[in-house]
Amino acid sequence: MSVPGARVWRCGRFPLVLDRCLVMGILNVTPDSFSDGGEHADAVAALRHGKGLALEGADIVDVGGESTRPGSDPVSVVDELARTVPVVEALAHGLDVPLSVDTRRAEVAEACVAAGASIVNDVSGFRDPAMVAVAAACDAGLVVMHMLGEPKTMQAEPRYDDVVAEVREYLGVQARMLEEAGVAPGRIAVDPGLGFGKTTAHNLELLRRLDEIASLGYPVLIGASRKRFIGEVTGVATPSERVHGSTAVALWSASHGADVVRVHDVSATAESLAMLGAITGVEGVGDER
Ligand code: HH2
Repeated sequence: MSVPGARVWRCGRFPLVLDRCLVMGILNVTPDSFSDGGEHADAVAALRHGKGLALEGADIVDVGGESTRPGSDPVSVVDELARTVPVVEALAHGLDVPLSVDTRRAEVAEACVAAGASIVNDVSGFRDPAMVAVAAACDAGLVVMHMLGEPKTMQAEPRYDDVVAEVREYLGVQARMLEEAGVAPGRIAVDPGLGFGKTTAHNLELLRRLDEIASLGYPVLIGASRKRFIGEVTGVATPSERVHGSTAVALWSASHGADVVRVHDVSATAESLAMLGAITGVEGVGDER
């Protein structure tokens, strides 16, 4: 059910109506991601998982060929292209949900958009002028994320005077820079980058004051799924077992200004969000008990 006047995030041929919180399912085609590394590393397994995410209720499937977990080394462009492009191409033919590519590399973004991706998700927030040029030359949706420094070193004592104000300022500056480069504002979404150069206290503060990030006016994406701060709060050491804590963060985020949540556990998140939508009156429901 769509709400008149709902906002739209323009992602290539997909105008995504933001009348409820959307679910972005994670498809890591990497050998070393922190929670699912190696599980979908070959193209056949990746395709199967991507289709499964859509069946579970993912509104978007985010394909990533480089782990950006704390302490990770960058992969070569050649490897990242080889991991992502065939999967994006095959899913673009086989699925009717928008595909996103999670990359910091202009060559990968460009090739994946040509292969059918409708969103470029850049954890480095379009710092690279070559990424900005690719963004300006296509019509994909863009996720501008905040990361302090680089994955290799970002968790070495991250410091802020006011984490929310500083992240908000950075996202606003990067979004305006993209607009000045010719990107239509309706294509841009922002993400505070939980876990990217942030302590548990920083992540919790960003969630507590999410309305301040949302007040920038761009759609907001939150990626908390299975992250270390959830393990610290819940005491669950194994990332793949952090589903309850992750779902709690998704529900909090959806109620405090997030438009998209990026998650590994799609069905648990989609079902929880459907309940939230029913309670808050956004989703239509029948009378059956
Ligand atoms: N988090 C990760 C990767 N990409 N993109 C956005 N926009 N926001 C996030 O919070 C975000 C992201 C890290 O999670 P994951 O992909 O599961 O792990 P890894 O980087 O080890 O592949």
